[in-house]
Amino acid sequence: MEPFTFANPSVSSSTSSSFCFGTPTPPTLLPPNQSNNTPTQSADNVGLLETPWRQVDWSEEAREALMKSVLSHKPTCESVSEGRVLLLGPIGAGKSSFISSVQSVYSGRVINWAMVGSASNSSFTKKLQGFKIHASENQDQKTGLVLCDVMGLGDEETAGLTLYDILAVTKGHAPDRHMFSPDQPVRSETPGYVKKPALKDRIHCVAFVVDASKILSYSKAMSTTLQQLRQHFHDLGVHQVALLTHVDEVCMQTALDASQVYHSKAVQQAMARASSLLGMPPSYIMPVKNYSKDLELDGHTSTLLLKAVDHILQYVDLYFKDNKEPVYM
Ligand SMILES: Nc1nc2c(ncn2[C@@H]2O[C@H](COP(=O)(O)OP(=O)(O)O)[C@@H](O)[C@H]2O)c(=O)[nH]1
Ligand SMILES: [Mg+2]
Repeated sequence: MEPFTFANPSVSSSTSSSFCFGTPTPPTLLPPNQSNNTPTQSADNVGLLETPWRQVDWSEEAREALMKSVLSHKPTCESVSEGRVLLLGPIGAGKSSFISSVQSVYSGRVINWAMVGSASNSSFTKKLQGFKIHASENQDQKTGLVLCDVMGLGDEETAGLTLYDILAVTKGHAPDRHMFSPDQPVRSETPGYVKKPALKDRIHCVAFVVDASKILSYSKAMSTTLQQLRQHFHDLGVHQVALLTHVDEVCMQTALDASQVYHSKAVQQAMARASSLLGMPPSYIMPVKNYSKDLELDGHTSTLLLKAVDHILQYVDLYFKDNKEPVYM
């Protein structure tokens, strides 16, 4: 099969707007036009809604409980010890930063793993890397979660990951640390190719990552790419969620205090746009502020990151509920 770059607008495939992805409890979403949900008039709080559009417990106790529950979470399938989550999205959206940020929460300090690139248009991450989130630098306590980072999706034919490769990764055929190249798609001759992937080798959930500050500038081709990918994952029975990063760049109050995120009109609008870009209901999308320029951990930022991880884990669980036995080769 000829590989093709999925961002190529000339590629046509059926897209679907009627996805049904199971029934984990999505975050409480309050209607945006609720009567008391109007922006406050205070000069300090321009663009903030009095009533948050999702309810979150920002307390330290709730954060610690969330940290523990994520850490002790194990896949609901005996033969699998870790849920594998594939992060996918445009180059520079913050996929690698998300992995670094979640690990920072568990390391007790901000770490910036080398795979975090700059916001240039070339993807820094060109190999498939699975990162196990662990409780401390000694790696003595691991979560049941592996976040898989790959080259981002590009607008140029040579910049992005091919559909062929993405599907090979999702089905579990691609070896860990595989270096992707548009000229050399993953195939049975590829060294380390996994011929008969077990349930543990497959991707159990896909998390799309999009940048709130660029949400209006993503091309139509990118939207088509994302929605085509969604259709393919849907066909493979893989549940999908999304992370809306860079929320600090669309809302100054959120930049100053992450707990303002659900009061922010700008973030709410970016969320609606992400929903239409991906063809995904807003309740599947989690806003995230990655640790990018920060030197110190911040409780509210960590809560937001942990909420996103917890959200992902709900959909990993759904995959195991649906797929006790291998369903495709
Ligand atoms: N302000 C801000 N910058 C971010 C955020 N997430 C990522 N970045 C920055 O965006 C750039 C690209 O991030 P990276 O994780 O390499 O993107 P990737 O290509 O999707 O892996 C880096 O300079 C990050 O520091 C975020 O939530 N807020
Ligand atoms: Mg990256």
